[in-house]
Amino acid sequence: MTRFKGIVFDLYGTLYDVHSVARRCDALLPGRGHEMSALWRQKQLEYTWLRSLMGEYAPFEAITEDALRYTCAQLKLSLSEQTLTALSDEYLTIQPHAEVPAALAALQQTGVALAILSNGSARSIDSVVAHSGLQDRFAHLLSVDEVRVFKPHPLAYALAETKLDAPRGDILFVSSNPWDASGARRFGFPVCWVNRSGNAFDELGQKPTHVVPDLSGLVALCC
Ligand code: 2OP
Repeated sequence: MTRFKGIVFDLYGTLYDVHSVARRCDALLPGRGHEMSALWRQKQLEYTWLRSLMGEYAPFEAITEDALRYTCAQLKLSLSEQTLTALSDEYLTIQPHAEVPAALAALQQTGVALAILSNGSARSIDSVVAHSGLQDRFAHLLSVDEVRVFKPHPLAYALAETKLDAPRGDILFVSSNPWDASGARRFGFPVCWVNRSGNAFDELGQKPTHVVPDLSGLVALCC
């Protein structure tokens, strides 16, 4: 029995492994797939933040393609538009981290409402979750499409508070991304940082409420 009324998860990197696209990248750039997918992911994130700072919004799929275009230019790779789209579409079928399905089942058993709040578009979230067969685990799949500004803007986190209809102090926010965990903590959610790789936490004036190595650690915390 958990004290929380809801648990809200970040999607990319937290529940699903973004670097599973590295295998496809490796086919295009043998031996450098990880470098390519890491640069692609970094630019994808930067472009969401920069668009928000510029007072603009573009759907996550478009941002993912733009970030891939930059990555190819930077790595001097020439890709057809068709290959670019096919590679970007890999983000629609990324796989969950290994422990995630069992952890979500255990958390759901406690009766707590589970949700995803992602910078991904509604279409991307639906596709990724359906592809992994985990759609029945979630009471809400929330995209920042609804507020047209990306996390870590407070309006994005407010969407989860509104939809879960519970005070922010009763909603646990779970992310493996330190910038996201910081934004959620600043908003007022208790935050569990999933530190899968033993990384340092960002210096943004916030600290996570809990730290776990993966979602099994979250189950131990909540069940
Ligand atoms: C998210 O799912 C981009 O990981 C980030 O919102």
